[in-house]
Amino acid sequence: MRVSRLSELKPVILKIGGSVITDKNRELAARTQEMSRLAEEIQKVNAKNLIIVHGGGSFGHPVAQQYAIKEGFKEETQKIGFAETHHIMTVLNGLFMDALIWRNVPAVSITPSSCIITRKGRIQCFEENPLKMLSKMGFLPVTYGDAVFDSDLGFTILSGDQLVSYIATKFNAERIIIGVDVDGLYDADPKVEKTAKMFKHLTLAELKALQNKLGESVACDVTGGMSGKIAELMPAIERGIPATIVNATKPNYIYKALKGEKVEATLIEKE
Ligand code: IP8
Repeated sequence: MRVSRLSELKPVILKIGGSVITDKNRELAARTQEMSRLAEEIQKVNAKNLIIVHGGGSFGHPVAQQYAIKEGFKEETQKIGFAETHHIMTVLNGLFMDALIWRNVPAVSITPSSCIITRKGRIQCFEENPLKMLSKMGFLPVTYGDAVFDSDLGFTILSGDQLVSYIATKFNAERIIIGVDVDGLYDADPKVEKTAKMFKHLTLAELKALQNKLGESVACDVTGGMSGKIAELMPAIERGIPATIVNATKPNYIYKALKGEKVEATLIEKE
């Protein structure tokens, strides 16, 4: 293959939160209309350097919690829970892939449980060549939080947020966009506290000072809600990769964020 046909652009990493593509208050409740709208926005942007990661929402989290998959392999009865968690994530991923491919987006799914091993919950090895090839050839790689094998724990849960930060750092991303179901990052949970104040801009130092104030998710979330998200993002921001937290449930917000247009959001930068 001629090298000139391969993209060398720095990637943009887009996370679509599980709270956007599923209803986290009802088990196995996919929001297929949201997936279609997002697929349309992504198709309209036509970015050649995009990598998508999505979360588990009410597909991955309840079953992972029921079988304590994140805590590792302790008893035989968890095996069916691991299989179920992984399977249900492939189902959610399939719905999103359907939405993208139906709009002629050449999206290809990368299954974490088949190419990643963690150690004590952190990514230890990642067979990254398929992702590299997909990106270089102009496909849209799509990956997701998953149940994965762990060299210490036997198995665990790998969050989409850890994947975002890892991929962004490894592939020297241009920027990260985190699509959630609120308008940005607040000083308290805006779903609980009506007076919560949203930040438009934060430096890494400001984010660190804020971190322990950020709450856990109110809905079922085995990977730590907003505070888990922020903790995972920090190493990428430390490397100088800016992150935008934006409401992906509002029409055209993801489109505008991907285009680099002005949109209500929280921008986090190193300085
Ligand atoms: O929703 C976790 O990914 P996240 C996925 O990005 C599972 O934290 C399987 C619970």
